Amino acid sequence: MKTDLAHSFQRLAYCPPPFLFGQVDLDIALDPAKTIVKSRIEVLPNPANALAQASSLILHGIDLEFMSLRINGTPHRHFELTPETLTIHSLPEDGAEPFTLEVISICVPEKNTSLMGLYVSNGNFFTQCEAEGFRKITYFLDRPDVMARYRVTLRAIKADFPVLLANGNLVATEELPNGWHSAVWEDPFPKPSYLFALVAGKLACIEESITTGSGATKLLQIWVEPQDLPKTRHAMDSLIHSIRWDEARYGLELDLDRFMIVAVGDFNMGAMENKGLNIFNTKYVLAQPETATDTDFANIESVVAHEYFHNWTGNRVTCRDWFQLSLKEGLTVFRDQEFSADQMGSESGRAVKRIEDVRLLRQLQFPEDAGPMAHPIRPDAYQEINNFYTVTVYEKGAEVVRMYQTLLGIDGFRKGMDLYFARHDGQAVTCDDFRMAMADANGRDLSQFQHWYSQAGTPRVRVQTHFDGKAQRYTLSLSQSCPDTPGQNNKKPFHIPLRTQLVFAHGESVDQSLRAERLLELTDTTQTWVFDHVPSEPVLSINRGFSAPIVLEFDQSEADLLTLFTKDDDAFNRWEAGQKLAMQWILAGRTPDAALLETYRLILQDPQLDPAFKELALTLPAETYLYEQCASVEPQTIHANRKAFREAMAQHLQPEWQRLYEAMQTPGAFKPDAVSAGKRGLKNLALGMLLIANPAEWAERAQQQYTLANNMTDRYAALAHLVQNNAPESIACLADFYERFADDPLVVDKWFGLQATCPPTPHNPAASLECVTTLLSHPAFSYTNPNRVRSVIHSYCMGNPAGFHMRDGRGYQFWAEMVQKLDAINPQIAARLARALDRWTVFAEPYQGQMQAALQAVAASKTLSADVNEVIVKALGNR
Ligand code: B3K
Ligand code: ZN
Repeated sequence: MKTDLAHSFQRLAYCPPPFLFGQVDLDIALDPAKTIVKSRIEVLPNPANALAQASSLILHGIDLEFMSLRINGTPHRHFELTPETLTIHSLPEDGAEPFTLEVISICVPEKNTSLMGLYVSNGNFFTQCEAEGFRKITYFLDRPDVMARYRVTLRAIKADFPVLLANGNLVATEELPNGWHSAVWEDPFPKPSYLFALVAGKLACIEESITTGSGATKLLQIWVEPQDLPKTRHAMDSLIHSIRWDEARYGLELDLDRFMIVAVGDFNMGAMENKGLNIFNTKYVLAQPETATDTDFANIESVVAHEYFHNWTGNRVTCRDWFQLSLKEGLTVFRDQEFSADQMGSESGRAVKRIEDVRLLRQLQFPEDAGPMAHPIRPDAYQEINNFYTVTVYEKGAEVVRMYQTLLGIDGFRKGMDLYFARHDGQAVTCDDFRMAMADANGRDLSQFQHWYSQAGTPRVRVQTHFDGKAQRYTLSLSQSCPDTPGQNNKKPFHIPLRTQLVFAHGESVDQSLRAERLLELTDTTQTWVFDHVPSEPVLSINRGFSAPIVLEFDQSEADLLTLFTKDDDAFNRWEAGQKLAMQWILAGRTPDAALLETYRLILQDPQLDPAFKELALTLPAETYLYEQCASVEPQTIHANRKAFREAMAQHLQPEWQRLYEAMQTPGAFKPDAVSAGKRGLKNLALGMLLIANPAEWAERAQQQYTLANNMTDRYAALAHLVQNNAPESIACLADFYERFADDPLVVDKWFGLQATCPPTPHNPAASLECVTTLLSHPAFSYTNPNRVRSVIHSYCMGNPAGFHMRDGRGYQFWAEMVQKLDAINPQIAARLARALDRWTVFAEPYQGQMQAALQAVAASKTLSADVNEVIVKALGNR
């Protein structure tokens, strides 16, 4: 077993590169078995690092066959090779003057299952270079602070690879001997190597021309395999909306003449913002009503936006080093969240989007912040940077950016953005540069705010209130603390913005100023606010809109929570009160009483409320979020309690569910807009409840919905409820579903995923694992396709808590076997799965011991990647 974090990179060890690159010319002869890459690089001494010992140039290079090296046109023999570097000695003028470097190397794309660098997917070539994939294509200074201008010549056999794409503008094409052809692409903007991309193969595109705010014409293209062309309209519309939004909200225009999106079926993540040539997982491009759900449509819109927004926040201004990743990711997630909220079309729609984002944060990021991989949004150390594309860097990072906007106002935030671009366009910078731009543009001191970048852990804010009726005085005391996290004890106080309002539940006549929302800035460990002329005790609505990513410790009475759940005019806090009530009741093993059921009923009946809000208000907190509330997690008890609570909601609100099932129908052609999607969401929640309450009647109705549906949302929801309720009808429907969609990989993923996440039956706790084992031997299963692997293995280990956490530990043994098997194929995908046992120490026995044994089994492997090793060693606490 490896017991330490062998090569740990440290944030504070940053050194500017000894050399910079000017012009980079690449000539790439594409062949799946042997791709020849010739690079010609203009190397310049870096004035910012005049002191560094620069008489040698160390280039990164992995899995490359070195062929030759020239300097200023002459073969050069003074170099050393290791499996990860090429070190060049005896530089002209000892490296003090510019020189030209020419290197020829070979890589083997068809053998590349890591999907980093250059690889083959379904016969076509694709690249993925972030974070450190470019070094698998050619020897290079593969770090984001080396920004160069690229000119790329692609060559390939025309019959096999008719389309040749790279970043920037197409400047020449040529027919070559022996059936080969070439294309030359030039990117006018200097960029770091992680934004390099090429694509080659049999692809087709839809295209559209648009005119930007300043009057320039731009060509937009979406490239897919030809049979997928009919599924590209929504992605194109999303791209156009994103371009318009960034112009209107931030005055940021598309800067290239051509912007391309290409879809690929084998991809490690969602999508990648390569300059002018975004590469996307097909999951986030392809959609039509028959094959994609409302969630898919919304995800495509937000991922297209996210990658497009990176063109400014990430590409024009990039990261100095990978520790600064949240500089571009937190900011860009914030921007895509705001974009999606604006697409919802109403204030209540915005709240729905906010609730969805916060749910995700709590389900995934809060556990990360409390576990062995906890790290600040700007980490201080890593072994493998791929492990730090986390919900902390992304989603908590976005919350931190949102807090600037809360503190400075929308206009103040815009001023900060303008200053950030004025100062740093074309540069590779740090999170401090962003914070300083926000501070300087607004004349604010944001020095304390930096703790959000340096301290891990979710802050706790303890709320104490006191009402003195005689003095008509209401006192609010807030104290903050933050739990210790690995390597970090005794945290300093954060700068916490809390949108707060006093709610007077009984229509008291109260001065408007007392009723108004105010922004409290908690900066000390403890602070007190005093409100005078308060006629009666108010109900406190605090952290409205989730203005800070914290845990509130507030023993609010059930009566007050019910008041907020029915009356709070902040939709987020209204939802929040309902969640808190449900959570407390589920954890106490209680089912809802008459008062709570009545509140649910009133919410379902309220004509003022959006269907999408009603759906969220009646959806219970996720099991993983409930785990975080327990000192010792008993997963089967939590599952059973949550299930019983849901059954009571299903039973007692039957007439409401029935009414909603009829009222929320969306007849006519499918439209993916937020209002229609909200109705379908609520209708399908109702269907699930009715199936629980009255399976005899509703299984048949569900089967009808399955058969007659004209869209995937309704068809899939009906199928899912049948499967999850073990209805006999599910067998025929599952078989039908596979047969209908066998040729559509993304729908087949849904079919696998649904079965892998189906909880076990009460009489067979191993039912889920047995099902997953069967799925693995299905002819359509593949260990090399990340989407398929995630739909079965990750879904089971991370999305089926009752099926995974088996008392005998068999779920964990399966996990250990899969982590090792996948690690040999694709370390990134394996490392993600490895995180499934992060929170093992909070589980009760026998789970905890079984998890530890499984972790130790993986740790004992002699061949772990750096990716998996880092996760496992940290989980075991360096023991
Ligand atoms: N920047 C990429 C993520 C790359 C992940 C590398 N392991 C996608 C995104 O955040 O937009
Ligand atoms: Zn991103």
